[in-house]
Amino acid sequence: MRSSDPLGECPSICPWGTLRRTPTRTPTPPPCTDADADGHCSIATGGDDCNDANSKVYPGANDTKGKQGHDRIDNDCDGIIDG
Ligand SMILES: [Ca+2]
Ligand SMILES: [Ca+2]
Ligand SMILES: [Ca+2]
Repeated sequence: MRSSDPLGECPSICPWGTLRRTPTRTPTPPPCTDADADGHCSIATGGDDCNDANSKVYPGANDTKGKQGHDRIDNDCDGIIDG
């Protein structure tokens, strides 16, 4: 196999330009909406942000610690307010 024929599919004379293979591409994920720019897309657009209007609310957010956590909002989307 010649090094210029990495796929090994050309005949002895390779008609470059006529033999084309579409490169396999990783499909890009569909665009999702992150309205509050907290890095988590809204659930409606395929993300995991249960409140895409509040940048302090997303899975894994601080919901239990300190004054910021105890804001009577379920920051981490587990269904338990401040817990
Ligand atoms: Ca968001
Ligand atoms: Ca919670
Ligand atoms: Ca909270």
